[in-house]
Amino acid sequence: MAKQLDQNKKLDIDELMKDLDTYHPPRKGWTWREAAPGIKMGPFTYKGMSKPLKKSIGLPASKYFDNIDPQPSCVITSEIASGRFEDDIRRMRMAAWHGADHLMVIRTTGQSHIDGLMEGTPEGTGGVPITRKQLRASRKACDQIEEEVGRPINFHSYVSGVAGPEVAVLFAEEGVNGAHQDPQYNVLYRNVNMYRSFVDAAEAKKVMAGARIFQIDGAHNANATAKAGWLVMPELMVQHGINCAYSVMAGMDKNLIGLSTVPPDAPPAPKLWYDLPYAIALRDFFSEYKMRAQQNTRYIEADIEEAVRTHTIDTLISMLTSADIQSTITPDEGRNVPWHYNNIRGIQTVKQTWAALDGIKDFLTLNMNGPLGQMIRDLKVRAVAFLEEVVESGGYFAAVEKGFFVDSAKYPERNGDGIARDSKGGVGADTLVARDPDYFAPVCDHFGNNKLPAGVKKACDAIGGCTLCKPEKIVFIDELDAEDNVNVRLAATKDYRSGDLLKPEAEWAGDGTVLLQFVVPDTEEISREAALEMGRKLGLADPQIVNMMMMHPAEGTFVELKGKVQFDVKKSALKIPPKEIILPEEEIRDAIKKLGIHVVAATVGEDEHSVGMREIIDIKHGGIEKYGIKYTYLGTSVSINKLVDAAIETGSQAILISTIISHNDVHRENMRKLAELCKEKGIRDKVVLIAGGTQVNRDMAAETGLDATFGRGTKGIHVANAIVKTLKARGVL
Ligand code: Z98
Repeated sequence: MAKQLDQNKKLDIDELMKDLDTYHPPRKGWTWREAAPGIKMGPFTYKGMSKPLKKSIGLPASKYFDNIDPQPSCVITSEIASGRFEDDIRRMRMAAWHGADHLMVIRTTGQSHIDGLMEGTPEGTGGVPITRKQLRASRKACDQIEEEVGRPINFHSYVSGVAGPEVAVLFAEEGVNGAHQDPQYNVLYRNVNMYRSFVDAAEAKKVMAGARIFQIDGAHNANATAKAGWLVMPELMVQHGINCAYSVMAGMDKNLIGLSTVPPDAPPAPKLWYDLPYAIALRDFFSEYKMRAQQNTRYIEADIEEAVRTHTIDTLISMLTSADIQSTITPDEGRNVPWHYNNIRGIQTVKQTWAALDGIKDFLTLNMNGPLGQMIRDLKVRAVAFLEEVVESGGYFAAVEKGFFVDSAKYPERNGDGIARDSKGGVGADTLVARDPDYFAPVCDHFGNNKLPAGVKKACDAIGGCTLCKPEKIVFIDELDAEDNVNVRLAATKDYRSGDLLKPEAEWAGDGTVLLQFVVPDTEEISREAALEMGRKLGLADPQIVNMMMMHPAEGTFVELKGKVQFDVKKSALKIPPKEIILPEEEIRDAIKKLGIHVVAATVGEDEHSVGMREIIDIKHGGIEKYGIKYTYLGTSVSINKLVDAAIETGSQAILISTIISHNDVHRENMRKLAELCKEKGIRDKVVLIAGGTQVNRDMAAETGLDATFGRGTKGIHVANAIVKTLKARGVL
């Protein structure tokens, strides 16, 4: 069993790194969520949710709903990629707490550019090629995190390039649970020789099948690459078909084969008219396979709000068409800035949409008799015709040579701008060697002809077990670079990880990165330079613009600027106010009902401000009235005398004063006067005395003789809580 984590402590990276050379994952293979149809949570019954987590963080509004955190029935992906695994694993923990159970390591330097494994290098899993050490540490962290949240975590990376089969073996050994694998990806986007790519894919897929690694294909890359992503839909279906059929032939289970689908369009296009027929056509053709829905990335640049809006509509399409995995993406991909919090926001978008639209299919039926049915049929006909033409032209390899794929026109039209590859060229051309008839490799999950020697039942018995059967045989190579390695990085950031220093953080401990949002009231050209200069004047190192939006050609430009702060904050120098513990709402209501609490309230002295007090008392603003407290409001500029008399007349249990003006310390004076007058009139122990105002703080109660004092940001619940708590302390309740 994995080590138990303490939720109040950061992951201990040094501890995680101990005994890594002998660590092997306790669990392998992909896991789906446990469906929980009809589950009751708080006041609600849900249709499309799965078993809840042991520990999690709900949507921001969950505090109004008994802190429930319904978990969608689909798996949720979060892409993590800072380039430093010691920080990625902290980010994975955050994502898991918010509801992601598919943690995908996305890289900016493709593994497919590299022709071997990267053992012994300092490279991390995110942003750079994978290594055994990073995979092992990440999987070990996932093993602990999944215990903590109470749901298995699927850890995911890519099996691509000419080292694909070796990478697949590495993944099988290290307990990676999901991987992209599609030979067409290598051919089209990485110019790997087409024969080599397909031979490698058969081997890789067989190994993945043995380790029950879930596979995601690469068809979606066509709509991310094509000039008009929404026109390549017939081709996408053909690409999915080729990979599915090939994967089954290599020995994969259909329920571990996922189609990587992306709703291909984005507003201002009439998205639904393209994306919905496509999603349905795909599910009709590939009903035995799983659907992994990624959000559209083609048209997102850097605007988080735009990304979230498109993601919401994409999730609606997923719900109408039953996606098995909902992947989340943030503008990180566009900006290449992996902000921790955007991962969380992506997960929240899925959770929020899923909860809002739970059971939508019970309300709506898709009308197949209208244009939708026709469009679905049209797409299928075009896809079948495309495949027929591939076959007629001499098969897949011939079709790639002729540039059939990623052509920007809608088939059967062609623009002649497809990606054409030479079947004799590309990376790894002429590297295929036919196996001898007596070829024998003593390893499990090996594709194709493997002639076992007489008497050997299982191939690896010949060597007493291969690394997949006997993990202890795996040779662990630690990082070999003495200067650039995780231990050096950890030592350099120790003060920020476990010491006294704090800095803002976006991806790495102690990176100091902040994102500022503001409007510069000028043209885009001027605003760009002005914003950078403002960043420098604020003392930010390396200021960079990550997003700009014209508000009006002349009136102004919205700018998002990132940069690094140059200072540290010492934790030990901070004055942390004691945490105010608010009683549960029900307890407050019950107590108020029991005593029938009445209060008198007013703004005191020569003070005409009334908004703050009204917000504290009125039901409309969540004031004390909401919890059952009755009040008499005496207005503004009321004398303390009048208030105290009113409290006596009405038999009130509390007096609330608002005092905004603070010159000559008049606010303190009013507070003291209130306490003294109540004493004089002999009612001090019968009334709870509370003051509030913009210049008031919690420490002033003791100093002025009141029971509670409140500053900015106070809500009715805080005041109701203070009244009930004081009465409890006096033994009245
Ligand atoms: C996603 N955000 O799909 P290299 N193989 C396939 C791929 O689609 C990809 C790779 C390999 C996207 C991520 N996909 C983009 C089929 C990439 C990547 O070796 O790093 O190029 O492999 O979630």
